[in-house]
Amino acid sequence: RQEITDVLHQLGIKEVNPAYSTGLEWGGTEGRTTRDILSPADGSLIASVNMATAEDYETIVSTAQEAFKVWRMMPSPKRGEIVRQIGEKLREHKEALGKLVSYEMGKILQEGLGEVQEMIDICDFAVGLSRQLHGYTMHSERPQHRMYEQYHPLGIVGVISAFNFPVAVWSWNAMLAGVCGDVIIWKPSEKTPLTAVACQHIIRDVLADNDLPEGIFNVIIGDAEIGSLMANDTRIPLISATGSTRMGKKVGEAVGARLGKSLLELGGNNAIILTENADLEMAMNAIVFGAVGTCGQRCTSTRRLIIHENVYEQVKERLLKVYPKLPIGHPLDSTTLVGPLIDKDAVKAFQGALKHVQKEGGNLLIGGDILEGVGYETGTYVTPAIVEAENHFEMVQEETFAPILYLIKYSGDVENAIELQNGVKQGLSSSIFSTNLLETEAFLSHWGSDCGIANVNIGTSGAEIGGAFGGEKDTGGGRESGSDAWRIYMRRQTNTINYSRELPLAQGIKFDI
Ligand code: UN1
Repeated sequence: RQEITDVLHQLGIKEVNPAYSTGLEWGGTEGRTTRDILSPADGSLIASVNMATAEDYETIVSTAQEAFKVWRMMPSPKRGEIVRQIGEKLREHKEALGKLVSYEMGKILQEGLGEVQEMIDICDFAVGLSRQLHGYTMHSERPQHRMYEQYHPLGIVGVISAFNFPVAVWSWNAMLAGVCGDVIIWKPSEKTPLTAVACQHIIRDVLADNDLPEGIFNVIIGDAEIGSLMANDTRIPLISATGSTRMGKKVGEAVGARLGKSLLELGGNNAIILTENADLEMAMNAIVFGAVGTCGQRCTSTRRLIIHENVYEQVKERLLKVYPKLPIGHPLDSTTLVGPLIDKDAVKAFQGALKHVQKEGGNLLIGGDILEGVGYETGTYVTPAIVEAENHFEMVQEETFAPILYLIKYSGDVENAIELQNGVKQGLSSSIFSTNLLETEAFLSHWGSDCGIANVNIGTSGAEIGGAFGGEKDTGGGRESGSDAWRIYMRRQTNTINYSRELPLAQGIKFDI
């Protein structure tokens, strides 16, 4: 507990935390409803937060609008310099922030630190990007004309993030949008607001040291109502939302109705295909981490294992040897691999899904229990489950945000496995283990995996920040983080310049006046 108290102190977390910040100033310190944040690890009250009101929201939006006028005038590499300094601060606070992520969310410390590392990496990426926000030039059909395109900042970008990556997803959006010249309003998950408050404390000095105005990086602690205000607000040209497909559809509809832009990062139902040519030794690590890491609460978690019948029994046996030995416990204990689920509702959903799938004919091989006794008093620690199932089962078609791995048998060619892999509504991450080139290339081809992420001989989770991250179908189609994902944070403009003394019209049109 002393360790946690030190971390909270270092990160500026108070007993009751303000409802919002516009960068330097904090607001909403009293008279609001409060929310207690309990750690899923040991049930202790970490701290409380004030919940922002609609009035607070208005304050933030108008401050952000003013800030945009200043921020967009700063050359992009200068904005990159601010982001570079933010990256440095994150390096300084990596240990503390990683611990708080772990304690507030329940992921193990290594993953908490890994999440902060992703933030540092995206800062570095964004710094380089700040000199590379380029468009094409093209040849005009008219003489002495030049055509090119530019990317201009959009304005306010709204970021609605989820509890499972409470800080990294904000940074992917905010650091890129920031160098693009946008200002950001971040609404973190109401389950994990303290890490967001901590981030705001961490970046505050950078904003102050550089004499930046209020309103560039804003955070608002609120519930779905604040999210809905954001989605419906025409002053926010882009909403980036991470969470369930149900939430994403609501946000997407509201933003779409006003013809705004949305970047949606929603549910996954990720599969690993194991062909008979798989290196099973390698595959085992990927499967186990993919299925039980983060207690099955990554959008990239491995939920389905599609196994060739010739290796099915062997794989099942191996898994059944590993699962009873999984170290389940306090996420800050260095020997733990599996921490708790986020809360009791998640535990209910986990057990409900297992009950449902068994009714459909699924065969629960192991797991599904709530752990009790010393260290497990919260009722949020569960034993990861393995279920033999069929791909078309209702429960297999759903994303249950918990450690359930469905074993699905296939026979014949890899095409059959690909069909099963694609036979769900979601399309985020996918993977194949095979040392046969014909199989792996089929999986990567246009008739192969239909997901935004398709991996060979690595698992479904743990994507690097350098690639564009996101998926198709019910996953929402958004791409964030690396590659050219930055483009969505800018508006594109095509410019044609005439440097002749004639005015030829396009398409050969001629007229006299
Ligand atoms: C998420 O679960 O919302 O690929 C993001 C991964 C991480 C990001 C997951 N880099 O597992």
